[in-house]
Amino acid sequence: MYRYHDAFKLMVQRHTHISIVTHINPDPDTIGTALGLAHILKRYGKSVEVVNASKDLPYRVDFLQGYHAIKNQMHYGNALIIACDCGDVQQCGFDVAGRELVNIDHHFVNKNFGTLNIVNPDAVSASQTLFELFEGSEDFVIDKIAATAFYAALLSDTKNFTTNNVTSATFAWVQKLLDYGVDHAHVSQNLNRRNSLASVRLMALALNSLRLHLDATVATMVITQASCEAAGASLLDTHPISHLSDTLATTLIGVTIIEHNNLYKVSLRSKFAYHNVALIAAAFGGGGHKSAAGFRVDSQSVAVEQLIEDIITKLKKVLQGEEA
Ligand SMILES: [Mn+2]
Repeated sequence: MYRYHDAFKLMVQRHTHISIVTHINPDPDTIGTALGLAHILKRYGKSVEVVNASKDLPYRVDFLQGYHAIKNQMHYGNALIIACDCGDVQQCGFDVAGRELVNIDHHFVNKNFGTLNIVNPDAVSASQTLFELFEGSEDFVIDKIAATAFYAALLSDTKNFTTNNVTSATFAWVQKLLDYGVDHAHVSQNLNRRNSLASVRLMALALNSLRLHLDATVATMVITQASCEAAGASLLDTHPISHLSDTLATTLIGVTIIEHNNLYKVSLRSKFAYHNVALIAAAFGGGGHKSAAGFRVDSQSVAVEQLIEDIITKLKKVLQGEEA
């Protein structure tokens, strides 16, 4: 990735202002990568804004420097755009057509929509792609603040080092991050152990909806709008729940369906990445990674029972080793 350093530097030098774009339905990877990048570019002398199209940001990364300055509108006019962790241009959530854009990502289905595309599908997080771009740079200097943001991004995207794309190279990278002074326990506690009361109440309702399919290898849960209202939960409170879906001993794939604003937001989790749930998501017009992917459908267009049946039909093929 280091080979892109000079091209990146040239693009940055042509602009005084930079808008860093994080993806819709933001997760800690897009936010952590963007905040680390913003910090480094500010130290390089640039005016930087971090933007997200939604107002709902993952509060679990609110301890990262710059989090509270994230805007939901782009204020700079002709700035360089840097997209973090966006697999395609729609993920940006803003109209960036015709703009000079650097695309920093790690999705293996990345559409290379930037003027400059720095995409490493072997990176476990977008923050790893960025770290490798800057490592050893005299211009873009990584410090404890940036390394902490990159570490939070890494921890989240690897589900605390439990995804099977984690290798010895990942841990070698972690060692480098810790050498910058990252307090890993502080990051982990903030990311993993701060569920809201509403989300815990919602977990109980979600678990009540649990159903098992295909010899209990697939678990589905449905979170209705009514359950969210009963628990006092917002969409953000549903985030920890999708992680519950594949925790049963027999379950290989977990499916969580969340009803929200006339949409069914479906998240798919695979315990072992050789069951590639990104293929299932793609079959329904969505995307993601092998072990975590998702898609949305209009909740008026299909009954939830039918949706579950359609998903199970596709999952059956995946579990039998066929294409989705
Ligand atoms: Mn990511």
